[in-house]
Amino acid sequence: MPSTVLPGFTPWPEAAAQRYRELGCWTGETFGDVLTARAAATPEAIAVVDDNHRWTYAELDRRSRSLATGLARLGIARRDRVLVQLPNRAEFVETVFALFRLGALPVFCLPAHRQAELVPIATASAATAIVTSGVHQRFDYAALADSIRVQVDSLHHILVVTDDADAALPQGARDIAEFRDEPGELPALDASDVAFLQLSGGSTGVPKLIPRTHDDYLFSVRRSAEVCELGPDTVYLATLPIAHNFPMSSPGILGALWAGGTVAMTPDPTPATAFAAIEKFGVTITGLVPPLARLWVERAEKGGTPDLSSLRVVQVGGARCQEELARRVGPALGVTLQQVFGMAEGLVCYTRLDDPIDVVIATQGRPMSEYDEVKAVDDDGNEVPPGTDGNLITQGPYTIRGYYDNAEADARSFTADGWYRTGDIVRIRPDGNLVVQGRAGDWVNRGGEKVSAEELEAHLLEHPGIRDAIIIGTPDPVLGQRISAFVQPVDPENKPTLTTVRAFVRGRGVAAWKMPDAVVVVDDFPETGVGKTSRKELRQLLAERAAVS
Ligand code: AMP
Ligand code: DBH
Repeated sequence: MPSTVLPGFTPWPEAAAQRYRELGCWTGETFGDVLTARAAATPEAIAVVDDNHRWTYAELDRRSRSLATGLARLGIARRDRVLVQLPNRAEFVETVFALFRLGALPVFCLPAHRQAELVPIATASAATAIVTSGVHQRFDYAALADSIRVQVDSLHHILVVTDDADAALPQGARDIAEFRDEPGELPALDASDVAFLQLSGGSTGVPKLIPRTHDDYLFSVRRSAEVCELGPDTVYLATLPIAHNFPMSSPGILGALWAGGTVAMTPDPTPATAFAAIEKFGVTITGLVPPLARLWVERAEKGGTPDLSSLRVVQVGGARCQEELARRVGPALGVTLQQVFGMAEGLVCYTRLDDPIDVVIATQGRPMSEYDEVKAVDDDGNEVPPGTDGNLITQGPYTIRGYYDNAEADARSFTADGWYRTGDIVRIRPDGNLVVQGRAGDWVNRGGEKVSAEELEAHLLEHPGIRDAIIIGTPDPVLGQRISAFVQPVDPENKPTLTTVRAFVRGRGVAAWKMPDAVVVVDDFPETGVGKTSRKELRQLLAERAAVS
């Protein structure tokens, strides 16, 4: 049994780890163990379905062992990091379980990521391989992977999941089907080891990679499945991109598998596609971000949809769900609404399925576990009186104690005694439910997609026509926040426009969801009245002005 700690990983202090084991939070089971147990218990139950696949637990188990054996032959070994950039399709599950079984660490990238995100992620994780798709939604992912490979020294292997065995692949890329070997011997693993790296919203410089262990993540998966009342008859529809922590584990695809239920996939979350999938697969639960929930509600209120009667629970999370929308979800879709407030770093809060309606409408729920500790504190770290706004800090059995190999981010994001500073402003109600009021940090939450102001400003500052730029989130009725860029032009006679700025940012290989929604050209930025103004203060001032105008 390996006992050394992965370099760059900050484990829980030994006393805390021992406590979480004694309390039964950490069980010593790995992801591979869970799948083995399910395949033994209900081999013929359907584990994963999409438009082209229908795999039983026995088949998923065999496939993941087979691919793990093939990847080992290719040279992928325990603790190697492997970028996974796949759309919602059955092979995502096969691939990540194969990597889990090898002890190799999937790094969960999003289909929307482009060079500007993938190069820093591959570099920071020193990834040796990438698993990607061929052409998907008219975009050539294998070509993107190849362009990353030439820029990142450690990256040797490109593996492509493709429906078209004859498709031309970049030189050096291989069809993953070549690695479905006869299942062989696999390594013994330790559940306290890091299982994968999840991503936190980007910022300039080194991306924040989130190390999650088998022990801690499986606790959150198990507890989520209990809170969301999953069982063998659950059919969870993966609507959001499954690399996100929410559809992955809250309770997500892993919760459904843990409960012996079925994971159904849709590559496209629009009502037209997703409603058909709900009818076809008999979906019982899914998770949405607020703008998507609004689209679904509006479509359902018009009537004449496919049969949605199998659907029992719709979760909304990732960004604040307005009360007006929250009220409409249940009646429109014929479901129980569940609000979810979570983060890839750990803590996840849920409203419970039997909560009174006012709790479900007006709060983002309470921590899933009695062992989660949450505090709202002022800027000096002192706890604020109950019911008043404060900065949310947390620790617990599935909240990380540090990012992967990033001491600088750790110094900012963790207190000396190991609490994670979430960056969220919350009110903790006397009944324990949290109301998320906003973010303290310099982030725009655009309908659940988080955009770092600093990261986007750095791109804009490269624009030859822009002297300085400040990014803030401004209120938007659908997205919650939209991305507004305040820019000072180099030449007042030749001002940048929304179209030219977007084209420029896109040309730098930045994911589409980070494109500014508005460009406001200004001569100067306002004074904040304290002499030299920090960019942080400036963002705050502009945001306050935007909120009242
Ligand atoms: P990430 O860093 O991408 O894992 O995003 C986590 C952040 O998303 C949280 O810290 C919150 O700022 C935000 N978030 C997630 N769920 C909610 C929610 N239900 N309401 C408001 N904000 C949310
Ligand atoms: O936004 C998130 O990151 C999020 C939302 C809901 C999350 O990580 C989660 C649930 O687990």
